[in-house]
Amino acid sequence: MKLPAHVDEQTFANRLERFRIETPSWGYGDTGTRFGKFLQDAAATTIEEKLADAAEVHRYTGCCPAVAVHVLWDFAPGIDLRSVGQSAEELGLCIGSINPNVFQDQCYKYGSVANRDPAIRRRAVRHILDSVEMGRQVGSTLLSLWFADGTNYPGQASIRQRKRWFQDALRQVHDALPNDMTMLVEYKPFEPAFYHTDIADWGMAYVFAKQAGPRAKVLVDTGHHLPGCNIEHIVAFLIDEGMLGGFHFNDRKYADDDLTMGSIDPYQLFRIFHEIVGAEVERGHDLDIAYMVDQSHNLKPKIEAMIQTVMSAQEHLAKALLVDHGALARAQEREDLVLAERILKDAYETDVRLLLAEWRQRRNLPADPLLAFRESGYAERVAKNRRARKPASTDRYA
Ligand code: AFD
Ligand code: MN
Ligand code: MN
Repeated sequence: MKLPAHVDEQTFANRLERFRIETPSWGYGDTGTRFGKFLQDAAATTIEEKLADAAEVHRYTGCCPAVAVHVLWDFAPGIDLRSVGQSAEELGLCIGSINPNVFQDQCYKYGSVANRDPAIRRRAVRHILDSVEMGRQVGSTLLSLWFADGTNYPGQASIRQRKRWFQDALRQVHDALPNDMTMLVEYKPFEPAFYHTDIADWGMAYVFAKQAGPRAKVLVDTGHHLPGCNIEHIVAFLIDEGMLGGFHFNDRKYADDDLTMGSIDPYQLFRIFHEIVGAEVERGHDLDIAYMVDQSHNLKPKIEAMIQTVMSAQEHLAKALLVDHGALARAQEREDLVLAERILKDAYETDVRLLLAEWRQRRNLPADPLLAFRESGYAERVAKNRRARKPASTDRYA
């Protein structure tokens, strides 16, 4: 398939080649909503199984060598962390971001680093520092911090005091980071707190990251915005400030639905990639951003949904690479907003699937990773082995 005249074929192929996106260990295990879990026979249970499944996604897509780990969900007490790093390496993978967990233990009922009890604040910071050490042991250079901290009712706590406790904790964590580690501060407007969340939006995450230190950046989870929010505006602003650390990609119709990337609003996903590519064209080099998936496939088969997401990421990056930036700048100069919008839409409405299929085949990858995986029978094989090990169904109607 021919590229548009304004796109250099090698530049296009090389940028796709350099694109890497991290998949999350928790995307391969049984997850659910607060109303319960629907178990899948093929779902992974152990970190070894999650790595094996992540290796399948990487095998068919060729762009997902890193796997995010969730400290409490993946590292059982006493686990030999070096063996986890070795298992990943043997599978052609590496451990990506380290995700501490300061939101599940009973002691965090009224908060973690913003808990009124200094002993619980210290415990939360301790767990995060332990996670930094675990990350160092498995070769991770990324600490991804999400806090559920917040309150459910007006008057429940001092928002200003909690802010100050957060500043102290994040500065402590930053000061303990190994030189090669970056910490990402993630924001989310609500859930599980329903009156105020201590890091509720990009601005709060920005301030906390700035105050923590130079290796703290903002993590944009695309599902963590109130309806109508212009996410690409936030992305453009953070890029220009040098404060965009990375993404947790997913899609949502209403809130933090963790639906597969691009499944609800693909045009918004394109506009996000357009801001990234636009900045890279302007600067002449790739942005140093952590592209990470954060979705839990409550109904879709886990590995297929992850491959779908990765293909969607490649497709929307490819579309953004088709924008004619010269023509766009000229149209903008003339305030020709009809033509300017059309230049974006021309790129977005280009069907890049054949382009990507040809690009994959030139890299000895399957033209259609999803169909190739489906035909491999991997899911059926692991379902058979893993089903035998799962507890019998407790359904009354089973
Ligand atoms: C949940 C949170 C947040 C976090 C993720 C992994 O909303 O997105 O990054 O769990 O801990 O989705
Ligand atoms: Mn997230
Ligand atoms: Mn989330």
